[in-house]
Amino acid sequence: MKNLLFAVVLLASAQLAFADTVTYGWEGTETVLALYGTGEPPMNVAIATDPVHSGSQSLYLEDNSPTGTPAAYIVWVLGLQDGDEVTASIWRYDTTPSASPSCRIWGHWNDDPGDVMGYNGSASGETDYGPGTGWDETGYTWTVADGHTGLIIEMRTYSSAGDAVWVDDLSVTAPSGCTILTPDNFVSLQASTWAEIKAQF
Ligand SMILES: [Ca+2]
Repeated sequence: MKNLLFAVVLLASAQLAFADTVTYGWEGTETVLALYGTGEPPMNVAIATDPVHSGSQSLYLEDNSPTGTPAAYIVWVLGLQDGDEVTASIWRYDTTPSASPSCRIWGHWNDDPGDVMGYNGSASGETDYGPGTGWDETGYTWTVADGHTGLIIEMRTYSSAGDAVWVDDLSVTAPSGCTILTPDNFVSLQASTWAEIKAQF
């Protein structure tokens, strides 16, 4: 019994040792890493004060693309290797059940640490649009394969131009040693030179 308990404690500490969790609640001034879509800009994004899930601010995402599905890049995980798992959860807000606007958490591979718009293929994501009855928590776990080293996690909006949704309280867990770039530390990194960025990965 004592050995079993020891094994359980060891297992729990091993899991803690090999994964890091970063949270982001849009309580500062930074919104997203980048935007993708057909509009100019693809989305209108802003720090919002109503509604919020926790704290005093959230992220406002307004579709501004005439066609297609625009995406707001909200986190970039770098330093991944095959078999690694990345889990993200986020709270989203819309009040239109079974109708647009809606949003989903999605991912794509970007293995080039020098270019936030780099694209190495879809990584898929959550297919559920949510109940549309206010705040609900959504999430997804990606398993790294095919030699990818970078994963960008995005919020996609499904709506007409002018429709808006809100998100808050992002949580990302990745293996220790990976770099998890949220909007605030991504902006800090952008001030670095290409050589300095390359040196980090
Ligand atoms: Ca918040």
